[in-house]
Amino acid sequence: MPQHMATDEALFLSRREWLKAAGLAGIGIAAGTAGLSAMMGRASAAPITGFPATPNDSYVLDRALTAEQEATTYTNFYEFGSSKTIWRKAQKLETDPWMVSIDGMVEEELKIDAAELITKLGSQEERLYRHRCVEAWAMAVPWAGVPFSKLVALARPTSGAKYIRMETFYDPSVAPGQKQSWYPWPYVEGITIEEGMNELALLGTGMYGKGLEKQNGAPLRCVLPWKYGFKGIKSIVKFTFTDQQPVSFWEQLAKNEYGFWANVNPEVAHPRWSQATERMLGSDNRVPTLLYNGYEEQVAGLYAGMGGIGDRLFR
Ligand SMILES: Nc1nc2c(c(=O)[nH]1)N[C@H]1C(S)=C(S)[C@@H](COP(=O)(O)O)O[C@H]1N2
Ligand SMILES: [Mo]
Repeated sequence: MPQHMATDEALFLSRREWLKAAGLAGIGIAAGTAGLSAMMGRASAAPITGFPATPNDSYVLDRALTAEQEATTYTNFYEFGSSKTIWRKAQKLETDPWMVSIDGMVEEELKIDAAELITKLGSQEERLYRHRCVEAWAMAVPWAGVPFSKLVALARPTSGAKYIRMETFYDPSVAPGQKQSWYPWPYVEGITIEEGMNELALLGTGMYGKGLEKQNGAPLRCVLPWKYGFKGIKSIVKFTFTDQQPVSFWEQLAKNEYGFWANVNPEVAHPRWSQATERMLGSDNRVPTLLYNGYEEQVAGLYAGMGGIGDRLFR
């Protein structure tokens, strides 16, 4: 390539234009962008790709999929406000590049761009899952992601580690909700390592055949279909392996309402909402809620030693 192209022009031409100008457009994207990033002296910035992901047919639904329009415009993301209609405000979130840390009790501490992390974790798949918010609305969604167990395998937790604490970004200049100082920002959630290794646990990267919308937690979120929705932390920046049970955002606000386990259980009412039935987004009818949100077969074994069904599943 001409000598001058490797210097100044690279700073103001877009990546694609630059690759074209430098005659690199045809060669492997990964090699091309990595080389360019190195020359430009900044973190590699390429969004997570690979959508639509390959369907994994093991996960079938007992109900119709929720319309994409419903699932992407009725969302809970308190960083952008406490109403369900914050999707426009969330567009301010810059999700590429997106640095993620893996730290704590692990053999392999890592600070890595989200797209590179997903590349390392292997191929993404699509799974149809139910989602149940503790407020009693529900949806059925085609998620994309990688099994969460792959992240555990990459991190290689040390023998004393029991839990994974996850944290959302903190930037009040982008997320107006984070200016509300009575909330314990940043949003935190946690699971046991055993839960993270369960086949159902998914590190979500997409929905409806595309990358995640910002309001749904781009670029990376947790998807735990047997637990109440608040466990499904969005826009994750940090995974910390620890021997201490993490205290979540909601648990810190109201311990009696939002427990650590938070497994879906129609028998145990939340102090403010019965959990017996749910409303699918886009419908006015209520349908029965199922134990573990219908995933008893896959996850009941995780809790067999905890005294079975009952209060502890919720708290
Ligand atoms: N960072 C963050 N993650 C979050 C929340 C939030 O407010 N902030 N809300 C939770 C709740 S209560 C639910 S029900 C789900 C909603 O996911 P959805 O908006 O994509 O349907 O996200 C969860 N993850
Ligand atoms: Mo929720």
